Formats: sequence, structure tokens, C-alpha cells
Amino acid sequence: MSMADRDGWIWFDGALKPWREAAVHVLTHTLHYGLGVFEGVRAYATPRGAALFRLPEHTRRFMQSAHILGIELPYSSEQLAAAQAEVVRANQLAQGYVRPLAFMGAGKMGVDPEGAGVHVAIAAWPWGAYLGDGAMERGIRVRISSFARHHVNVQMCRSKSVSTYANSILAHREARADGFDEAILLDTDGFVAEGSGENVFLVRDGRLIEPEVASALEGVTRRSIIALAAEEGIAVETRRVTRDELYIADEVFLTGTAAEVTPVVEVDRRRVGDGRRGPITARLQERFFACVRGADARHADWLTPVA
Ligand code: PPE
Repeated sequence: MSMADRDGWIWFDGALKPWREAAVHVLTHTLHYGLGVFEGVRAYATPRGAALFRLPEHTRRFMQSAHILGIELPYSSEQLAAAQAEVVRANQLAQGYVRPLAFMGAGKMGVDPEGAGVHVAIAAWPWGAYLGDGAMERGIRVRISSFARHHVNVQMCRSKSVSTYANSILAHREARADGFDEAILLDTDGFVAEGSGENVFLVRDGRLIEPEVASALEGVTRRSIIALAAEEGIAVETRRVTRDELYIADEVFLTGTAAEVTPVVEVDRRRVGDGRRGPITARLQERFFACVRGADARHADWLTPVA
């Protein structure tokens, strides 16, 4: 079923519209020039009904993404947070994925977006395991991309910008065509940056290591995992990471709203650890899924019930 042809409701410029009517003109500025930002937020089924995971953090990043690119959002963070909950409710989702998007309109053509107009849409739909069924237990196989992640002065990576994802698509397609599940990109200095749609972690000698996120997105899932690791007494290091360090890591995993916490068991046809999900990855997955399902009272504040 096409994403455009569904029953349901999409919040579009301040009000819910029937799903099929949430459409734009072909001369929409962002379609041509790529100035736009988005978010991805998961709603999970909890004992209190559907709840959005870390809604304030995602909403804040949405506002900051727009700020970085000079897009003036015509809504407050309170309005945007309320709208995201409204979309989950209106579509009667017990769980799902919420996609806020801000883009420049069809007011004018030409690189200068002044006068194009800013639009905001929020859709939500059910979305299962991002990297395939069974990936959470079995783990996935990745390759280092031949494409570099953006230099920090090419595409500013603190902004979750639509244009960043052409680079992600190149990397992901290359990896899939070569028989891998996902790509990990290096930065322009050759150090590990991130997955096409995920942050990367590795485990060495019981310590959790995350690459510096200079040319990666500051992931909300990543931040949650770092907090959970600290509670588990696992030391966390942030520093530059090389691709060969991934080859000799005891464990590697990816984090993201869509990918959640996905183990990596092979990098560039080299087995990671013993080729199976490692114990620290399994422990952090368990903690993460307890939090998102509302089964960990310590992190009840990470959930915003939509009702
Ligand atoms: N890096 C990239 C490039 C990225 O796209 C994501 C999320 C992350 C890191 C992790 O960020 P966070 O979700 O805050 O933990 N990728 C989104 C888009 C996936 C898609 O295919 O669309 C997501 O997971 O929602």
C-alpha cells in the first residue's frame, strides 16, 4: 500500500487533514533544493496506553534543526508536542512511528527560499523492526561505506535535515547491493561517524565506546543508552574510533528511533566478537525495551502518554 493512499489523519499546518488530502504542489521549494528538517519519534504500547518516547527531546531537536538551517517554524514546541500526540490519537495507534516534517512551500522558485513559505506536517503509522525481522536477536551485517559522511561545514549534522539523507541513501543502497544489511559511514578524516540512519557504539573490555558525534546526528536513543549504561555501572568513553577498532571490538551495536538497539555481528566480512549478540548489548537492549514499554519506573519521565 502506497504511503499516500491510506486511511487516517495527518496534521498539516495546524489542523488534521484526511490522509490522502495531505499533498503538496510539484513546485514545492524543498522538493527542488532540499531545505527541510524532520524528526522520528516512536510511540510504544504501555500499561497507560500509547506513549511517545522522549517527546520533549525530539521536539527540541526538531526546533534546533530548523534553527540551524534558518527555517522559522510558525509553531511553539508546546504546539508541536501536542500535535504529535494528537496524530497518534487520531489514527488510533497502539504503537507506531511519528514523523514531523518542516519544509519550504511553493511560494517561489530559486535558491533563495525567502517567500517560499514554511509548512509543517506530522504523520504517524505502524512501523516494525527497521533492519528486518530477527535483527534484534540475530544482529546484522554491515559494511563501511565508500561514501564519507558530510564534512561539518558541508552539511551541519546537528540538524536532522532532509538533504543529509541523500548521502545516507547512497551508503545504504551500496551496502544492500553488496549483500549487507546496513552501512556505517566514516567522516572526511576517516574516523567512524554513524550508520545511514543510526548512531554506532562499540564495546571493548567491558567499556562502552561511542565515536565523537562531530559529523553524526546527536541521537536521542544514543543519549538514552548512555544513561542506562551509567546505571549499569558500565564506563562510557567518547572519542575518535577507527574502522579497524570495529573489527576487533567485542560487541558493536546501532541505535536509533527506528532501529532501536540493533546488534552488529559482522563488519566488512569480519566477525565481531563471537559473531553473536554480546552480553552488554543484550543487557542494554533489555533495559531500553523495559523503559519504552513503561516497565521501568526510574524512567517513567521518558514517556509521554498520548491520551
Ligand atoms: N543518525 C542518523 C543519520 C539517523 O538518521 C538517526 C535516526 C540517528 C542517528 C539516531 O537518532 P535518534 O533517532 O534520535 O536516536 N534515524 C531516523 C530516520 C530513519 C528513517 O529511515 O527514516 C529514525 O530512526 O527515526
